[in-house]
Amino acid sequence: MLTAITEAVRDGNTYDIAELVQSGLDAGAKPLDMLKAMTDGLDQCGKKFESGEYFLPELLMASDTFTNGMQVLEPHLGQAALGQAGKVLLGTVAGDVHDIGKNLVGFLLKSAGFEVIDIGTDNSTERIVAAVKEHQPDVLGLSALLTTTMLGMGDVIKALDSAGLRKTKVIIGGGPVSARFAEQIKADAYASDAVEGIRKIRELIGR
Ligand code: B12
Repeated sequence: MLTAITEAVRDGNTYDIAELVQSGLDAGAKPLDMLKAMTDGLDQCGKKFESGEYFLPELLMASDTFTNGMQVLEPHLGQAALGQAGKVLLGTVAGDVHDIGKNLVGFLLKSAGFEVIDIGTDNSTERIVAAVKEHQPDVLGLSALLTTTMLGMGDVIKALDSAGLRKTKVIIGGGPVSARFAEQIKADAYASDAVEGIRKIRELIGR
């Protein structure tokens, strides 16, 4: 059944995914295992895209399928008391519309009791700084999936510095970024995946 879920996401089967996830839940499969199965599907789709077997429409279908599956799965990922763990603002940087990884981080943070403010994708530096000023989050989580857009993360950190807003800690994530890059742009932390992200965010907040 987990394999069927992985294949449905990989092949962009938007119609059957909700039913597959629901029957997995009914059969007693663990929600986190099903989340992993769906993420594996995206990974496999990405590999096929890289090797030239799949093209952009297949990527879009896979991402829609993931989102449809998440609608069924999310309520089952567990919910701790909202906001108790801290406040996190999430956003993808300018020029970048990838949001699946960021959304996954958001889902897990909410399940772990964080208040999450998600400002979506393709955010200009000015918009991110304004949101930090408005919401005063404990942590700002920035996402970028393109080697071109990741450079915008450094701009955001410089702008936060100039605006005196570095009480908010900054964590970065996304395919092309690394711990070394985080150090270069003076981010407070880097995480390679959502689970590590939650752990690092907890460390940053120190609760
Ligand atoms: C799905 C996808 C798309 C979808 C995005 C849909 C959506 N709503 O997100 C669509 C079709 C729109 C798309 C478009 C493009 N894409 Co694309 N896409 C992908 C793909 C296949 C999967 C990305 C994904 O969702 N992965 C699954 C998630 C769960 O993983 P993740 O994002 O890495 O996130 C995890 C971690 O990185 C981390 N994380 C991520 N963000 C954050 C943030 C914080 C705070 C923390 C703590 C952690 C964290 O935690 C997450 C969960 O564990 C990747 C290939 C790949 N294997 O990554 C290419 C890929 C990213 N895309 C690529 C490209 C080139 C493009 C396009 C330029 C293609 C084109 N020619 O038009 C456009 C650009 C559009 C734009 N302006 O942004 C390249 C990037 C190359 C590069 N290094 O720059 C990749 C790597 C494919 C490839 N090998 O060529 N894409």
